[in-house]
Amino acid sequence: MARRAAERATLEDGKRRFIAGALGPTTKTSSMSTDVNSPGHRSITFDQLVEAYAEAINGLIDGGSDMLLFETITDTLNTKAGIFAAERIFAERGSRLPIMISGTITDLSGRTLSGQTPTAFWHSLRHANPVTFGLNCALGANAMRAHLAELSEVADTLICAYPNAGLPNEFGGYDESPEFMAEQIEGFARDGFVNIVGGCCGSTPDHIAAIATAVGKHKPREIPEVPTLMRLAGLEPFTLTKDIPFVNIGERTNVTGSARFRKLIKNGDLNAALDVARDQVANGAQIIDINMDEGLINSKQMMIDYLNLLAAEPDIARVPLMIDSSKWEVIEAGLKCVQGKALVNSISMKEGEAQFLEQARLVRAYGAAVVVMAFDEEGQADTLERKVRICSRAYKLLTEEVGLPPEDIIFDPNVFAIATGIEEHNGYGVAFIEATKQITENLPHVHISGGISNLSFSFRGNEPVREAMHAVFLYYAIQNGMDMGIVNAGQLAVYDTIDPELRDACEDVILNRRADGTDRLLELAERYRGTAGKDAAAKDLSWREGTVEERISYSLVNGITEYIDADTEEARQKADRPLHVIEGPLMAGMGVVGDLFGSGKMFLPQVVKSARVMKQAVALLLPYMEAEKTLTVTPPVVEVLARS
Ligand code: THG
Repeated sequence: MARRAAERATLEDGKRRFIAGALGPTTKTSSMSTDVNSPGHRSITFDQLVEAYAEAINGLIDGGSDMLLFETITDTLNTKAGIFAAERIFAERGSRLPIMISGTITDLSGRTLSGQTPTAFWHSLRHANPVTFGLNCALGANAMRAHLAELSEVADTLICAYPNAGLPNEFGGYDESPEFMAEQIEGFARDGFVNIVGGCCGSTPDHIAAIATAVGKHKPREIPEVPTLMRLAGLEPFTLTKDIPFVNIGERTNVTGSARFRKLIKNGDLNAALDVARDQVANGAQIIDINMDEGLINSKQMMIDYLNLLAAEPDIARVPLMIDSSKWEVIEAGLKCVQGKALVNSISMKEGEAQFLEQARLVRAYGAAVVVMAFDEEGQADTLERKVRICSRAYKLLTEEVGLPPEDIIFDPNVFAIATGIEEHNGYGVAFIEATKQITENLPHVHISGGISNLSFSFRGNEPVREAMHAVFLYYAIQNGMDMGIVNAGQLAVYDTIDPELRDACEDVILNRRADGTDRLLELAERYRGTAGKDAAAKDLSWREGTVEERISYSLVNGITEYIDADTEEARQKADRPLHVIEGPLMAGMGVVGDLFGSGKMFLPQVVKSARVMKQAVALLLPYMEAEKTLTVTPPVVEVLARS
């Protein structure tokens, strides 16, 4: 009908009309539960949505659409299914149509119904390469303004906006006049937020005419150039900028990597298993790796159940997810459950190029980033030369054959256990670090990741030594271009605070500096056996013999809360005023933390711990400062700290 109307109109005035075949949000939601008693419940699956959208898309194309418009989007996962269907149909029909994407933000939190911020929503659908991106429907033009401003900055495509004529009134009608609506939309055009505008519910031909006249005076928005960076999303966006030296990917939600998590999953205690994810995020993990590969678990179903439950936890679901499995069907099942832009862990050329390309194309169709293991038909790469050769070959295939954006590729050059007593293993650390350097220098925009805890498998049970090895390894790998890693975010040692003797011994094995390195580390390791990692640092109490300033600094750097109250109190008694404790030893300690962070010797999870210690110390001082307030004017710094 629209096609016929458009053609008739063209006959009359000679102007061409385009038909955007509209695809609504459907009446279902795939990323939220509709059953209050069961947060993991879903009333529709990704696959069902793909079929439903496919039928509608075929009809719209048969009817003569010039483009496809996914509109009034409330759930990004639904739309991901729609995009998946569209790509399949374009391939089947041998021709494509431009795609338009339009979301709806209906609540004052400024998020989609499924909880994403506008930028996270954009990151999650950018793989569709939409000719326009924007917003429609909702609460009227005014309420849309801030979100359009945000999208117009981040989205490097045309922006399209067509709001309702205000909020529906009690009779279900709309009250905003053509003049009023036109005035507001003119504001969008004047401020350079939009390229295409229109009206949704409640708008009439009079509204559209008024809007057209109003915006006609203004230039269309210019598409911004956005830098080539990896842009992921959970409910919130995550962009890997140069300001982030290293991305911590939480390793604990892995049934093979954590005995505790495995037990919780096996016993079906999924709530406690969610707490494992929550703790990782609270400890500074910016992404969490989820792995359900265990012979006695139905890995695919458990991946689905866990991800569906996790989606209902905003404090976890705010970060992007890394779906980790050696079975492709588990990864694919996981991708069908996440509305954000996730990471696939992993694909490789282990089974040859054909399967690699097929899986990579699916990664793209689901809109994910991907970890590529340095693994080919011959096996896992263990030498520098093989690591670099395999990654270069994969890069060429992914960028040239699949069209994967290079910034969405993460190479994993294989972190293997070192200091195992087997001589061939001695060069593994150096090979990884050197390969990291060459890969990042020669393959533009890619990232390097690895499973850090693999490195120290031969020291299982000896946490202080393992932590020291990880810290030393990261220190060198990051300098050489590693920018992501799967780590235990709650258990990272600070390079500079490792006992120098142990640190040297770790450097010997990691950098393969001497033939007897393993023997020497083994010998030294005996001294640390039985002490429990981070706690060991606290249990070696020699640092307690320092001055109060030194002790406060030590607690801040190492994230130890146990003694901070006593030390802060001691410093308070020594100081003229409680504020001087903040301005003196506490700020000095945080200065050390800042320097270590800046030089790559400390990571976000550790800084989070330092901040906790700082907060505890300030809390102890606050009542004294309050008491002082009655006597003197309190400087603003105290107010600021009090609020933090
Ligand atoms: N590359 C990629 N993905 C990976 C790995 C990799 N995923 C899995 C693994 N390797 C990274 N994750 C872990 C998680 C935990 C441990 C090691 C690697 C680990 N766990 C303790 C152990 O086994 O001693 C478990 C202790 C406990 O039970 O709590 O070391 O390399 N792409």
